[in-house]
Amino acid sequence: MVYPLLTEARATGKKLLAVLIDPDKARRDNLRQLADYANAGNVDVFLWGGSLVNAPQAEYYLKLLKSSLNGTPIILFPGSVYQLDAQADALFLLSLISGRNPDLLIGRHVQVASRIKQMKLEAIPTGYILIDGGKPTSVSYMSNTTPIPADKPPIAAATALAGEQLGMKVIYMDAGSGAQHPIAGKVIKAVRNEVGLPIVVGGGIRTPARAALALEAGADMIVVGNGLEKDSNWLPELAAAVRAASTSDPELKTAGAGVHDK
Ligand code: 1GP
Repeated sequence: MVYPLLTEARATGKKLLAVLIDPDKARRDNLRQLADYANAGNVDVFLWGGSLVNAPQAEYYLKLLKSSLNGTPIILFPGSVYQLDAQADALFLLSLISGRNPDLLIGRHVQVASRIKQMKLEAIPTGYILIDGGKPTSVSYMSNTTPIPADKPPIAAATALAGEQLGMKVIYMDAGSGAQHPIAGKVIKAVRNEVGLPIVVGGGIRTPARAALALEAGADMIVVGNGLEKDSNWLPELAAAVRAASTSDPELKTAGAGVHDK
């Protein structure tokens, strides 16, 4: 079971780092390097998915990653119904609750419900909320939905609360991959104060300082994708910032806040 990792984070203040891998952009050497970092304790969770996945070798890459890891869980983060894979440990079963596209609120879920059951995948009902990150992103275009304006924390908070009332188990706030601006601290804070669910934040986090800001505003887990695709050498520095945000030790916290913005 992967979900308890998230509830424990919310309950204890332990902060988590998730690395998102887009199977279309995966490379063998990069996967091995990321796995080595994870095995050294620098990654808590891998997310696996993308807006478009066409790579015929996606399944093979997932197998390669899984077999290189000493237990770091892999959660599917699917951009389409074609991205289910029983090799993963769990699935973020996304409902795009910031949008009004019925297909992404219930339609696609009906299409894959039986397959999820057959695969015995741990499905984690996830209220997926897009927040404007300063430019159109693949996810806003592909989902045909409008993100919540970045300067409207109350709308984000009410959306998250509705998601919690509907039975979602996680809130994932995303500015979209490669977002110009990551989600502002005040939006994260507003959502944090409104719901008791684990909060995942991603999109545009490309520096340890941005990671620290999101975590200090109330994210329990941050997701970094783009920023590690070409160069993952800064992952230990990122992981250190996440660990520093976890601790209640003020000295370590200061060390985390001092990390430079790349
Ligand atoms: C996108 O939250 C993820 O869905 C990660 O975004 O690729 O910008 O890190 P980045």
